[in-house]
Amino acid sequence: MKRSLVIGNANVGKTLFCLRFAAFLGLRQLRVFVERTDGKTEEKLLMVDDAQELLSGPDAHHTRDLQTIALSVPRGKSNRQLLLTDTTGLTDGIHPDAKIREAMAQTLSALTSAQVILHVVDAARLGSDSSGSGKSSAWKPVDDQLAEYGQSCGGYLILANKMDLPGAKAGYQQLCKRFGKHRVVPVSALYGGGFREVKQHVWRFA
Ligand SMILES: Nc1nc2c(ncn2[C@@H]2O[C@H](COP(=O)(O)OP(=O)(O)OP(=O)(O)O)[C@@H](O)[C@H]2O)c(=O)[nH]1
Ligand SMILES: [Mg+2]
Repeated sequence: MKRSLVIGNANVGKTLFCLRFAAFLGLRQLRVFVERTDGKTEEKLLMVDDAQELLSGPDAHHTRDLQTIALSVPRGKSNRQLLLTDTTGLTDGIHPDAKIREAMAQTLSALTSAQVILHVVDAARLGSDSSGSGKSSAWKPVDDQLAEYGQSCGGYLILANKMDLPGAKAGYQQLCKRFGKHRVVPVSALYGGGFREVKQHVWRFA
């Protein structure tokens, strides 16, 4: 099955996006396959709302494993299938916590096996921080590296998230200016805005 990797800085909304997107596709109960950095694996069966409470939160580096949801949606007489993998937030430099360093390394190694890369950016922070200067801690050197790598693969898309918050429009416009409108989709993981466009993109690779 093809893999769609959801990647980006910590706290940008990767986990919430995965869970709400699965719900948008009609899944109510999620089978979440967890791959730990120590090589152990675990499967959790969760309702979407419970998963949101458990797996997503305001603290940075809430996610420290690869968490995959198998998306399976009817298409005529068969099913479209795709793996949606949530990852550990990436940061620049060497993180002081060894466990987070390991988790980031696991995330980076998963990049090579992904057909679709969904690079999530906090557009609200990007637009609010930079106030037109073009510099923001919401777009880090690691984002430049991800964008460079991603653009060499067919399935790369930037998700300008948190579009429901103030400042996000300016952040989205900055991203479009830099990468072109076709590469950037404005979304709200919280409210489901933009999910139709993301669905069209990922199903092309399913
Ligand atoms: N308003 C708003 N809040 C959002 C949105 N997406 C995520 N959030 C909030 O942002 C915080 C971080 O969301 P997560 O989904 O846990 O972010 P993450 O990127 O998985 O974070 P880590 O696992 O820590 O790297 C949570 O408090 C979410 O409720 C959005 O579209 N709009
Ligand atoms: Mg997370």
